[in-house]
Amino acid sequence: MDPITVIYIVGTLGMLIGIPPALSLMGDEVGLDFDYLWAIPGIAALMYLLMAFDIGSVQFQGYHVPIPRYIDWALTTPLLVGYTAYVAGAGRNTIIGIALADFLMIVLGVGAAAFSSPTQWMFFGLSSVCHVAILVSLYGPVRSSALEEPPSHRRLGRLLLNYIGLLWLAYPLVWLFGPGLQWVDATGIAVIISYLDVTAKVPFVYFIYRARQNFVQVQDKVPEAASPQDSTAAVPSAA
Ligand code: RET
Repeated sequence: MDPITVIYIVGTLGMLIGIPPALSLMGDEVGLDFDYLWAIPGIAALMYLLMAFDIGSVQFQGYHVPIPRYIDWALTTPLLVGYTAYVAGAGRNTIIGIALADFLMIVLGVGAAAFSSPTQWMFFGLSSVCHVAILVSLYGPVRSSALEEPPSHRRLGRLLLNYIGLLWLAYPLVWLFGPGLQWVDATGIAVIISYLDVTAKVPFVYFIYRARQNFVQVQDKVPEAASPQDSTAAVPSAA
């Protein structure tokens, strides 16, 4: 069997591990809304399966480029950053803005893979601008919104934020040594990206799953904490 096929089958199996914990977070009893979390490993598992069967691959500059990878990234990386901003307590506009910047980063990344030099470098630069914008937003407004959250949310929000902030730096580097400078061949790139993708998604879901009790507790505490205030507030008006 072709080594790339084996790598993508392993990738598919790796992604499948993330689906059950994500599915268990669906529904209202969790406290925060994680109804679409399953789509992160779910879409990736499907796309890895397509890649294992070499469906939807194209040849760009003698480089084997699987289109399902970009479909996966375009759909799931906005969910990863969006959920991170959401857990950190960011406002709706920040969440949508950061998810859109991410989507744009991936679309421009397709240009970086599709064209030859020098056009590919222009797309690489534009996509990197979006990446920098995401990092600035994560470590600026998103990080500060986490300060106002209850400690358990704050901790998880920061963990997800640093996880994304650090791990994602590897992707433009991989592009640089792979499709960019062509120092690493397509098989090497397939191994590295598959490893990074599973690492970016499955532990992400698990971190949220592991913290699920905290959300319920925080939500349960809200009416309790509010009731003494309400009763004192009601005293003067009753008098
Ligand atoms: C590209 C090339 C152009 C420059 C930049 C890139 C960044 C890609 C990133 C991808 C993250 C993917 C993840 C997948 C999870 O499964 C498109 C490689 C900046 C950051 C987290």
